[in-house]
Amino acid sequence: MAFWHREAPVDDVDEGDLTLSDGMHSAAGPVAVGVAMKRGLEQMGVRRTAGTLLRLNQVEGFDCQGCAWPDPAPGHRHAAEFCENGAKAVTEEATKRRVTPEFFAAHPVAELAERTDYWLGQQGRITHPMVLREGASHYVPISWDDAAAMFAETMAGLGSPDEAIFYTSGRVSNEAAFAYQLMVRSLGTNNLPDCSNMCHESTSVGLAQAIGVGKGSVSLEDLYRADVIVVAGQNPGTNHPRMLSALEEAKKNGAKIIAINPLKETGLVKFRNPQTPRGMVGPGTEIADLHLPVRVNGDLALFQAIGALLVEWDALDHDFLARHTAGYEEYRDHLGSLDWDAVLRATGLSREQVTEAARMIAGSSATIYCWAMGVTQHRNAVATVREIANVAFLRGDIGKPGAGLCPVRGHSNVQGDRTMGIWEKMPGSFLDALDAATGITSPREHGLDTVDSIRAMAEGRAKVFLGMGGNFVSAAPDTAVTEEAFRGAQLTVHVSTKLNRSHVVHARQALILPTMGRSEKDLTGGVVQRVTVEDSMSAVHASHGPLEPASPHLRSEVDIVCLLATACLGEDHVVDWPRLRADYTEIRRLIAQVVPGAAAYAEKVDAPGGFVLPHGPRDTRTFPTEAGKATFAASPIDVLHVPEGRLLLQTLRSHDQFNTTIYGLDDRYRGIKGGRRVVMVHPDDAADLGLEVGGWVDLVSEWTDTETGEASERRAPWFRVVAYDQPRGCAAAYYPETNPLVPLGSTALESNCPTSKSVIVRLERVDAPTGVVGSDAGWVVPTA
Ligand SMILES: Nc1nc2c(c(=O)[nH]1)N[C@H]1C(S)=C(S)[C@@H](COP(=O)(O)OP(=O)(O)OC[C@H]3O[C@@H](n4cnc5c(=O)[nH]c(N)nc54)[C@H](O)[C@@H]3O)O[C@H]1N2
Ligand SMILES: Nc1nc2c(c(=O)[nH]1)N[C@H]1C(S)=C(S)[C@@H](COP(=O)(O)OP(=O)(O)OC[C@H]3O[C@@H](n4cnc5c(=O)[nH]c(N)nc54)[C@H](O)[C@@H]3O)O[C@H]1N2
Ligand code: SF4
Ligand SMILES: [Mo]
Repeated sequence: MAFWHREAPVDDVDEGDLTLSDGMHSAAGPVAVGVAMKRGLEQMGVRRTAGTLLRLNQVEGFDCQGCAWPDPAPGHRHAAEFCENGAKAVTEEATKRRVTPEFFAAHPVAELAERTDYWLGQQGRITHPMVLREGASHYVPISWDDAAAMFAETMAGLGSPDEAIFYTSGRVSNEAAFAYQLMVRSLGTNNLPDCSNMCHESTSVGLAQAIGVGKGSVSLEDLYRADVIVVAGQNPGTNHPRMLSALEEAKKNGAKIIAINPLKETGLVKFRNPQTPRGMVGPGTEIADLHLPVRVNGDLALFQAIGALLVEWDALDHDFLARHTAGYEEYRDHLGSLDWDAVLRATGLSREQVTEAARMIAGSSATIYCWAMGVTQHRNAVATVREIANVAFLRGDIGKPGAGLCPVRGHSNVQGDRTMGIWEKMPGSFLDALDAATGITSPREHGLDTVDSIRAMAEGRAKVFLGMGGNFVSAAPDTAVTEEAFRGAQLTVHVSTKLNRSHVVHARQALILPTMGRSEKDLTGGVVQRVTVEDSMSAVHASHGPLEPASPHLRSEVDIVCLLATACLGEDHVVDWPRLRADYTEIRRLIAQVVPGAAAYAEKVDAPGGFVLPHGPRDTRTFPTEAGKATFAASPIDVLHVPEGRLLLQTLRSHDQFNTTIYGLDDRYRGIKGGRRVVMVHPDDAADLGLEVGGWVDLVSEWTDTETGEASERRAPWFRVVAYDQPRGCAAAYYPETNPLVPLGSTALESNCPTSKSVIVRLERVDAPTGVVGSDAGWVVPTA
């Protein structure tokens, strides 16, 4: 079986203007400030740029739409408390460009489907609710009431509410998320997949098993006080840039940093803090004290080997082990049979490198373990998260100052959305509280996650898809399968700020419901509303947008949920939707009654800097696991077998995108500019495979379904080979261009997270696409 289309979207094949340079030797600094200002001025103008950026991440301002990195305590914030990529996220939303009904009249949807997400996103903010009726060639305007009625009618025609899918992307505010899950459960389904299913799901599952809470256990203060900080499978210079300021501060206080990453990411090497004079003019700070260029998917073996060395050296916190842990003996016995050959094969590291990392951890009084997608998007990701927790337990590195587990979340409110009940498997205790507070009867059967939702749509078991934000078609794995699933559905509805591929790859009928962004003033119900968000360190605070909405026709996410809920559930539904809409404080009162640890929520969120949700392991070393203790896991080391002549491909982010939103074509720190269809390969692998650096290849993924034994291939055409230093046998290319290669059935055990960071591929040489000129001209190949 083979899935592939030969055609790439018309503007997706780079026209030969790709340029390569050596990359940057330090992250941030004056160039970053310049880039941020230039993009802002181009799209927002002078006044708007100044008026928005200076309110970003301030106590009385709004929360950055970028990543989930926390803000420093009030009083410790800079006047410019944002990074280059935060500024780009704001610009993308506050742009003056508009997608109007005239735009849709000028572009048939079939033409828009030929465009990339980059082009679609650059067209600007959507101004009106739009509908694509069955058989129509163009989206046309529709009133809000008619759109809601159309949705309600379609829902009423379903055989069961479980035939509808309600997706959420992690930018949605707590108030909107709470109201949304309340509507979905009132309708009678738990089909609440979210972007987290493709992101930190392995973290949530692994940490729930290990410590009883699926969230990280550290604060910014802890980072400043840590002795050693491990950063595994994460590229903070690009994806969490202000984390570098925290790492710099930690280093000033004496911390040592271990970076575990197949790539030598610039932000992990050197950082120039634009908020300090030294960063603007000086040499910057060296960040990583030790860089372990681990092979892709080698982390489980690495952390297990580190654990074995700590046990061998008796570098253990015996008191913590005795009082607070379960399963230590079994784990220790399992380590007794550790196969070092397997470790070295899996990690691609030397025994000395592993030992040096273990020595640094053994000598540290408090260690923090940070990780992100390089850990979570593999088949063995849950086991890897547990292996990281094992090492932390050996040293008692949880629930003490300067130590802990620190999964670094992606979307700015992805953690908050989960706290609010956006999860297909919300525990019975939450649903009981929800029912008691609101009078609804929540369904108890678990719903579908992202991957299973695609299956359900593909098989006709689900017919309606509602996306509360996000860009499902581009973000999900196995693009051809996902697009087919969308096209077979009855209705796709998107609550969105900007145009994206999920609007133009559509069901028989489609709706676009345009919403305000976080930078905009929300006057729903005639009062100034605010919303709340939770960051990666469980801090919850309010956010107030300063700008006029992009169009007078926009509605807030809460408003849209209440409109749809009323249309579907009727005026006399047990939940007073108009009241929730009129003042979001009413939603916060419900949150206080339903969400654990959120008592007096409505009052506490307004304290400067907000408040921090409770976390047993962090606060009191209480571990609400089955055993009531921090629980070790003994996992086999599974080395992913890559056949001869194949490479292990990871799909990652460039410096100039936010997930499927492409800001530009400049992956500055990696020195790749002007194109995204590139595959980074070790120069010796390129030579061994007979590939020319700069030459064109198709990426072909090879996968055998472990359940059915069926082998299949997927193809992403026309990538150019770029020489890039990394462990032999590994490769890297950008997401979402590579999503067609990730098989739907290839997911992490237990968490069902797509294995976007371990795709076995072969590279097939192909001719340059026609129309491309001088593809080799002016190439500077970086020295590896
Ligand atoms: N500017 C910007 N900010 C973002 C985003 C964005 O797209 N743009 N996205 C947001 C979201 S939703 C998320 S989830 C986060 C993502 O943040 P990251 O997890 O930093 O994102 P990725 O680019 O996927 O990078 C993964 C890193 O893991 C490394 N890696 C890959 N495979 C392995 C492996 O097997 N082992 C190890 N140790 N490392 C590996 C890669 O080399 C890369 O440095 O960022 C958030 N912030
Ligand atoms: N191959 C591969 N696939 C991956 C990943 C990978 O590393 N590799 N990473 C995965 C990860 S970590 C994640 S989180 C997912 C991301 O998946 P998603 O969250 O679904 O994707 P985004 O690109 O973040 O969504 C962008 C869209 O959100 C809408 N939007 C922006 N702001 C707002 C707002 O304020 N409100 C509303 N309602 N809509 C808004 C805009 O229309 C925009 O086009 O992708 C996953 N897919
Ligand atoms: S680090 Fe993340 S939250 Fe902070 S300004 Fe940058 S993108 Fe925004
Ligand atoms: Mo994410």
